[in-house]
Amino acid sequence: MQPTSIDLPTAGRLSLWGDVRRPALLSVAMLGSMPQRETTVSFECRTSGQRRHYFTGPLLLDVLRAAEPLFDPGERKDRLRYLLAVLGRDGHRAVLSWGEIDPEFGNTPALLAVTMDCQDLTEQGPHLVMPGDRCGSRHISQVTGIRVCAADRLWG
Ligand SMILES: Nc1nc2c(c(=O)[nH]1)N[C@H]1C(S)=C(S)[C@@H](COP(=O)(O)O)O[C@H]1N2
Ligand SMILES: [Mo]
Repeated sequence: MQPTSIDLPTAGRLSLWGDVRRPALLSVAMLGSMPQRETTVSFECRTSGQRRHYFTGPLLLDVLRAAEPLFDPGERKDRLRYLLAVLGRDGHRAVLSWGEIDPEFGNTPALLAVTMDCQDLTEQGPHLVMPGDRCGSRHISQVTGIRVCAADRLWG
């Protein structure tokens, strides 16, 4: 069953699971020990207007690769079958595709940020950052889960 924001007893941790060889329960400290990137994003929220934030953290791609998705990493078409369902603690969620963040396709340098505007996110949990998004909805705060999912089952 998919973890919900309610039944995860692990404050600040992110459960990375699904069609991967190495599922993991990741703390902000573990994400902070990986190679770090930084980015500033500006976006327009329909309710709160223009926003701008500075984030640091590992590339989502590096975090996911460490979990070893069950595709053949050298086969581009094989990678394109994969979906990434991202869940925030409050139940806010969004689905990405592997192709969006794959360097050979969309190449979006998405982060799992461990700091926001120079504030440590250890207590809150990591923050998904989608550079280039015009709306803020996919900059998901307090990420508690990412499910990696081969889309094959959508076709039965
Ligand atoms: N977990 C979670 N993250 C979320 C949301 C949410 O409802 N839940 N709203 C999104 C939306 S719509 C926007 S515009 C931005 C706003 O972020 P800010 O208020 O920190 O600038 O957060 C995004 N991240
Ligand atoms: Mo928003």
